[in-house]
Order: sequence, then C-alpha cells, then structure tokens
Amino acid sequence: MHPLILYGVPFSQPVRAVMWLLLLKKMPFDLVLTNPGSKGDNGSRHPDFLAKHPAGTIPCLEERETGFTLGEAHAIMTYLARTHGWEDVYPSTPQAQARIDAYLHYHHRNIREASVGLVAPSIRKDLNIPDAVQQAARKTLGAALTVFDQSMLSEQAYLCGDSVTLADLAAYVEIGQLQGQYTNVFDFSAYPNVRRWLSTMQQVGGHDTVHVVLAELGDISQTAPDMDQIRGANIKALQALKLSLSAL
Ligand SMILES: N[C@@H](CCC(=O)N[C@@H](CS)C(=O)NCC(=O)O)C(=O)O
Repeated sequence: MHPLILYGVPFSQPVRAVMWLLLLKKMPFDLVLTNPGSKGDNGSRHPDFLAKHPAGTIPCLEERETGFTLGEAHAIMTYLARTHGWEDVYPSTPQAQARIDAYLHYHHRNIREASVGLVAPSIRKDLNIPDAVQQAARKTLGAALTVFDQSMLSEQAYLCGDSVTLADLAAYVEIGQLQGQYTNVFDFSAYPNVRRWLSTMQQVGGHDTVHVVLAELGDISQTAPDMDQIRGANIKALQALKLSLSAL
C-alpha cells in the first residue's frame, strides 16, 4: 500500500487535526510541506496545488493509488474514517455520526474563528489587528466553552460521548493551542470540565508529536515570534513527525 500524501505545515491547526487522526490510527503518510497562501513553488496558491484543491488552503489529501485529492480538514477526516472503517472515532450509526457532524459544522464559525481571532493578533503584530477583534474572539470562545463546560463535558468525558471522536481532535487543535504551555493567550480557569477534557486529550495517541510545533514556539502572549522562529518550530515538528512515522 502506498502512503497517503498530506499537504500542509504542522503550524496549521486543520493540518494538525488530520495529522493527529492519521497518527492515532497508525496510518503512514508523507507530509509535503506546503506554504499557506503562497503562490510560489510549494505554495497553496500555486497552480499545481490549486489543481488538487481549488480553494487553495491546507490541508489537502492525495491518495497515490487512486489520484483522488480532497481539501477541507473535516471532509478529509470523515472520508478517511469512512473508507478505513475507523468506527471508534466516527461511528457508522446515523445518530452518533450526526452528533459528530453537528460539532464539525458548528466548529468553523465558533471555535475556529475565535481561536484564529485570539492567536493571529499575537503572531502578526505587524498587521495591527484591532483589539476589538481579539475581544470579540474572547467573547465567542467564552460562550462556546461555557456550553461545553455546562452541558457536554459535565456529563461525559469527550464532546460526543465517552470516547474520543473526530469532534475532539478538531476542537482540541484550536482550543488546546491557547493553553499556558503553548501560546498562552487564554485563561481557562472558569471552565473546570474543559480543563479536565484538555488534560484527557493530552493522553490521546499522537498528541505530543502533533504539538511539538507549539511546544517549540512557546508563549506568544507578550512577544510575537518572527518568521525564523515559526520556520524553526515547523522543522522541529517535522523531525518529530518523521520519528513517529518510522515507529508505526
Ligand atoms: N476550512 C478549512 C480551513 C483551512 C485554512 O484556513 N487553512 C489555512 C492555514 S491554517 C490556509 O491554507 N490559508 C491560506 C490561504 O487561505 O490562502 C479547513 O478546515 O481545512
């Protein structure tokens, strides 16, 4: 069997979600470094990449055997789970699957938008993103985490039940990156059940490898990292990934 190809960089949250799923399921893959937004060689806006995924965003999956290509992290994850029968993370029963799908749809305008709104101003201080953007993101995330804390995570260990699913992987790559040991841009003290879930997720296979990039980058709440630091963190993450893949 030929390994799958995943286009992206470890610094990208949706790329991390797909990488995590593949590592968790011990599915070999090659990560082809693709710079988000770049029109240059190996860029996500280069015509060669656009031929695979016209939206020009990472991640993108390619199956060597069939030539099939697919963009959008959640579409990739559900496709992989369906085609490989990974029912532990994406059950085939319609209602259980629908709950996970509901989270995956909800995610984009809530968790994803809020986490980008919190992290982007700290990473790109040069863009002078107005404080109002970060404040709105904090409010959106707070409202979402209140729902998680008081409903789903007050009754069960994970977002969609008592075992880890695609919903948790998708959610954690955004929410988890905000923790003190990583970018340190959000205070989770008001959300005890979310904090418990964050620690539980750290035990899920593949977590540490996928998060090397953030551990390397460290706290960005006060000082924005420069491009060299981001590049260096991606390189360290790639080395860790290679090591994990060689042990599969
Ligand atoms: N909804 C997409 C979002 C992907 C996305 O925003 N990727 C960013 C990197 S984190 C990207 O490729 N940006 C480059 C661009 O938009 O040109 C998914 O979940 O796959």
